Amino acid sequence: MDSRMERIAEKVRRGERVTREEGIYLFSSPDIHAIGEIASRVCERKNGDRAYFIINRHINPTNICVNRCKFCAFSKDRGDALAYEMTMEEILERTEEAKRQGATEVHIVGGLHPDWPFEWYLQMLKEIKRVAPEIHIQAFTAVEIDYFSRISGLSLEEVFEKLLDAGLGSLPGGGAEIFSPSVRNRICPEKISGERWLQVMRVAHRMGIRSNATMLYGHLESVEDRVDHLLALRDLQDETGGFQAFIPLAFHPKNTEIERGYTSGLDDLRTLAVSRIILDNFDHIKAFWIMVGEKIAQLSLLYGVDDIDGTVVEEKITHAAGALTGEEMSVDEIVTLIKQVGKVPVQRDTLYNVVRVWN
Ligand code: V47
Ligand code: SF4
Repeated sequence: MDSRMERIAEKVRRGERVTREEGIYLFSSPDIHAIGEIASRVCERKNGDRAYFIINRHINPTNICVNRCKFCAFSKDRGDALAYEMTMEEILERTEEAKRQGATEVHIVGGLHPDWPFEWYLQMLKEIKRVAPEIHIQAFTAVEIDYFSRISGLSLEEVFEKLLDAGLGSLPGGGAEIFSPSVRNRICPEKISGERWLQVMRVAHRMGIRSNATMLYGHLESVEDRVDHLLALRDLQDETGGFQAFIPLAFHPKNTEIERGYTSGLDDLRTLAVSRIILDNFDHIKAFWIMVGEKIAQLSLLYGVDDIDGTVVEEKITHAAGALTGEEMSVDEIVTLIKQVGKVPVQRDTLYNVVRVWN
């Protein structure tokens, strides 16, 4: 370790926070071993030798979206040959299949549909709860929540009250992208601002609704933009304590309007590890194996990560953009992958209650 890295390691050992400048230094350093050592110490302090996973199922009810973000290969215009809308029956079939496979969670996000009314989403939650009352519904990014408020004319609080009544359990972390207004304007000009994303989460947390947070990286953002994004999340977490996990999302370029290559393994590992170091008030850092691949996800467990998400089953967003992974991992595969790095596989539910320890 060079002397600057030593000083950061020492600070973190004492439980002190890293500054913006130190964050920028970490994101610029190729010394992945030093960064990993610091991050894994933070992770062990918080989670011991546990590595979490969940049996879940992703459902994306429609890809028709009025925003058409430039990094998104999943969304389509109405009338496009690849546009789709699931029927309620199709959504319930997927839910019932998830239930049969032992899933404790369905993870539901989709496009901002130009015609579906807010009541359609409420109906969907109620129907899911009818066929699978015990399943936790983690659904709707802050972007969708803001859209519901606009199409219904209701306040954020009223939207959340209705969603909770209908069966919503918690919010996923999508839609955060990168908060920097200039980059955001170039990659997703129609999307709500970073400030608004944070405000939706603030309101959710105040109402007792837990959520995750994400950051899309590897497109046009700078290292400074990444650090500022993480610091904004750290500030909101200080205020509300409502975030559970942070998930960095590796940009996939295929079929998008942003010309870039795939992120490197080094950048994926470093982004996960530096996030672990900067976000000292988040309990969990998650590597979404679909995006970084099974092998980087496995290695990341030695670089500050304590969660590799879940069985997933069907994944459309990253696969539309050229994901190199499969769409499903079995519990056996996940458990093996965790055991191979000497960690204890812990099956969790959405709120990180232990379902089963796989000794
Ligand atoms: O908001 C879209 C991202 C997100 C691309 O909360 C892309 O546990 C990479 O947020 N390349 C949706 N990423 C997925 C998401 C998520 C996934 C897994 C777990 C959780 C969680 C949340 O996917 C979008 C956007 O940021 N995305 N296009 C792309 N080309
Ligand atoms: Fe729509 Fe979300 Fe894709 Fe943006 S990222 S176009 S909001 S589905």
